[in-house]
Amino acid sequence: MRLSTPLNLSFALLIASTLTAPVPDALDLLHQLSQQATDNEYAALSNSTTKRSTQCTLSNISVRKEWGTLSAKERVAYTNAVLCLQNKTASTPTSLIPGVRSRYDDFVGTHINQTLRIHYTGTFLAWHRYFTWNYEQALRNECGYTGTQPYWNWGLSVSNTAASPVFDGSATSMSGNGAYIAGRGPLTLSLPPYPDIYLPPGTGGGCVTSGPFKNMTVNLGPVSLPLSGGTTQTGAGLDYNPRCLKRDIGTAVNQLYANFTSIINLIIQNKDIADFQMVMQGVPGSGIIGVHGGGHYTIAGDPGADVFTSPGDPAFYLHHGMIDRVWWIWQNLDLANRKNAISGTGTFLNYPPSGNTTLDTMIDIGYAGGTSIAMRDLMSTTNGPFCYTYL
Ligand SMILES: *[C@@H]1O[C@H](CO)[C@@H](O)[C@H](O)[C@H]1NC(C)=O
Ligand SMILES: *[C@@H]1O[C@H](CO)[C@@H](O)[C@H](O)[C@H]1NC(C)=O
Ligand SMILES: *[C@@H]1O[C@H](CO)[C@@H](O)[C@H](O)[C@H]1NC(C)=O
Ligand SMILES: *[C@@H]1O[C@H](CO)[C@@H](O)[C@H](O)[C@H]1NC(C)=O
Ligand SMILES: *[C@@H]1O[C@H](CO)[C@@H](O)[C@H](O)[C@H]1NC(C)=O
Ligand SMILES: *[C@@H]1O[C@H](CO)[C@@H](O)[C@H](O)[C@H]1NC(C)=O
Ligand SMILES: *[C@@H]1O[C@H](CO)[C@@H](O)[C@H](O)[C@H]1NC(C)=O
Ligand SMILES: [Cu+2]
Repeated sequence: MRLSTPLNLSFALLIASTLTAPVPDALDLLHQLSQQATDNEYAALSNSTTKRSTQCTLSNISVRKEWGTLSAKERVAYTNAVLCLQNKTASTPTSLIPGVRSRYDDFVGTHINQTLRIHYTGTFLAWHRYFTWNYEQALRNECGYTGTQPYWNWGLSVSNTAASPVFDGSATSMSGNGAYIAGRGPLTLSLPPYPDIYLPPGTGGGCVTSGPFKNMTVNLGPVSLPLSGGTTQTGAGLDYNPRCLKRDIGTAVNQLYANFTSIINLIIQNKDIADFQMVMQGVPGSGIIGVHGGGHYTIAGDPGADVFTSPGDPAFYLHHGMIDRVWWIWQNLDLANRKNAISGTGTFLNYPPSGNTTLDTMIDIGYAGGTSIAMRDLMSTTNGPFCYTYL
């Protein structure tokens, strides 16, 4: 696979500096961008004149890795920790969210509660960075996990998503596809007044039957679940609604929206944060759902296809690990201009209208953990509460 679009000059130079002829394929190109991001990040970390609010050093930075590069033991340690979180008592009072049954559900409930204030907003990337980091911390501090949050590099699974190490259904996967349900039509995404988007259905649709999460119970939601065939199920929301974990894993959606070319083009073609985060989430009206939508609707099912309840599928956190990594690459390719770049307001596509998000805007993740924190402390993975990088 080759890049189909011409590179702009500065990135052409950047890439040319590490290029060995012939032109690298897209996986290599993403590796090179990631390597450049790492080099820039390490240069900044080694610069003793940079003011830092925390001590994050090259000797103690933690490293997040792609699922497929983890050993079997590391993967099982991760899924065991997730199962542990699902078996711990919730922090959220049931008077506030009646459906919570576990510590894991604290995260799902918070995401449902804030959905319309954390997507297509100025806080989208930073909020999900903080959310995913707190989940990683909960696995470590409350469930004895000693590893880091893994990510799912979407481009690696485009040839057969359900056979990838993330979703192959083995004991070392994040569990497999849902049982196949025949005769389903496309998944219809509606965002009036824009035209509907039709996504090819996946190859599952029913309950997950294999791997670590085959017995998992989803307790919350759905809130707004698009169903194959064009209807939307508006469901229980914050009420207790126990059901099996369903998936409808789709290679077609993975290929269409979350391939290596879409990842690379997202990173190199969008110089300002407004464009970068909009293209990542899908420009409304363009018919394209971006790599963010691409990953979510590749998993699909219930709760995966429900924007509100999607963290109810444990694969959510591997997907958002990759979302965060793509932002991390983008930021570190031009730290001076991008580290503190923010655009957008506090409401979904600014509806209803709200104030601009700034470095002083406070966000919180409710009972999931952490404390209320300013956007400025979430802009770097090596500052504020964070000290991690991506391999
Ligand atoms: C180190 O940081 C200072 C202050 O931010 C900056 O002026 C300088 O260029 C940096 N040096 C390197 C080698 O990045
Ligand atoms: C890293 O090491 C520094 C200096 O030893 C220490 O102050 C800091 O707390 C450590 N950070 C992490 C995340 O371990
Ligand atoms: C769930 O937690 C209880 C104690 O809170 C423990 O007895 C039980 O073994 C745990 N189950 C699993 C599957 O970890
Ligand atoms: C699912 O639950 C059954 C019955 O409790 C148990 O025997 C089985 O080991 C569980 N499977 C997994 C993957 O946890
Ligand atoms: C890769 O993704 C882009 C953007 O989503 C899309 O235009 C292109 O057709 C995809 N490539 C393939 C081979 O499907
Ligand atoms: C909010 O941001 C927009 C776009 O950057 C800008 O045009 C507008 O002036 C800002 N509004 C305020 C009140 O700062
Ligand atoms: C839901 O969000 C509202 C508004 O931010 C907040 O006051 C409330 O505490 C949140 N509920 C939970 C359970 O986090
Ligand atoms: Cu989200």
